[in-house]
Amino acid sequence: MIRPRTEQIVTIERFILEHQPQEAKGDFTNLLYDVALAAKAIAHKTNRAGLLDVLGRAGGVNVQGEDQQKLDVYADTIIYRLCDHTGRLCCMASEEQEELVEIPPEYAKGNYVLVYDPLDGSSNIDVNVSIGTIFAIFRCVDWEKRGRLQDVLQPGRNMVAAGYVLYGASTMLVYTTGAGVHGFTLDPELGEFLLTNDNMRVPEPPRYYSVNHSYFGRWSPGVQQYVRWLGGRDGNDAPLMSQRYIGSLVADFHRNLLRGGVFVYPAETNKPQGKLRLLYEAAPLAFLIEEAGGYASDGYRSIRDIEPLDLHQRVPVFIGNRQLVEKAEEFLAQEARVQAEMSENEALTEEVLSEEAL
Ligand code: P6P
Repeated sequence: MIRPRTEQIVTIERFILEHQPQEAKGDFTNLLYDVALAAKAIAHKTNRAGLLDVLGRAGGVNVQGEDQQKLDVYADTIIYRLCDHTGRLCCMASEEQEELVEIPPEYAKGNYVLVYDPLDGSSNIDVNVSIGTIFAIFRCVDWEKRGRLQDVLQPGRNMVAAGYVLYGASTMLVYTTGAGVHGFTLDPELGEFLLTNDNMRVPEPPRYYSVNHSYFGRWSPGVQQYVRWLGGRDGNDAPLMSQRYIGSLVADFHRNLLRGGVFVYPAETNKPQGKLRLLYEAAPLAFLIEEAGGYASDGYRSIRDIEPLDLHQRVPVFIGNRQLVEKAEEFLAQEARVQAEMSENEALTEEVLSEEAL
């Protein structure tokens, strides 16, 4: 009897090699290896954070205006130093770098683009909550002119790979190349990522909804009604779910991928585009969730269809089981209709008043 793949011992290297597209010339495969190696290096530091005095502030402030934690700096540096000279990339983009990350002129430029958030949720480092790396890979837009901002500002639909690393009770690397979602767990003794979750699918019925309820007063009426619906208020038709939110995107996303659920970080009055980044946070996770049978929206359209205009562009995020995300779109469409009717009525009222004044 052939054993299930997860009962065989399959390293990520072998899995990548077995699943590489026929036309792959090795660069793409080796680039995935590079990301797996960076994950091992970051895991090594992260898992010992409390012992290596890497906690606390690095003193710097990143482009987001957030205090840079030492592990942030380490993770960003590791990925750059692992990838800048391989000849596989034409450029990179990092949450920690304000501008496009160019390949040094002394090195060859390759066909691929790597975008990444080296350590998301880093504010959780000091309280030992799981944190993560998020990444995605594009092909360059124009080989002759490769290495430009245009190569990075591509919609998620163009991604050839996306994934995340979760540094938690164990270290997991979960990725897709458009042929399903596959999860690998790091065996620290072997130093290998071993296949543990083959062809992950977001399960039904969903069990969790994840949102920071303390911002309720900042949301539009449509979002407030949606979140009330998620909570099963007024005996509605929402699935029976628990509210679970730990403030670390990769950890919340991973739990919902395994158990079913929706993660919501909507627009707010003081954050009209929400908080999360399109290019290297929302779009890679949108690729993954779609490959796992789910959906990701900004409330009106697929996050994968949004053309980035800026490296660090933010986007409202509703991501998880398809019917839960589409329900958010229903509430926001209804809100738009009501707002349009109100504007129309106000315009009519002003017209009548101005005529009466004549
Ligand atoms: P809030 C962490 O800072 C992060 O970028 C994500 O990992 C997380 O989902 C979100 O912010 C939490 O934000 O405003 O709820 O603390």
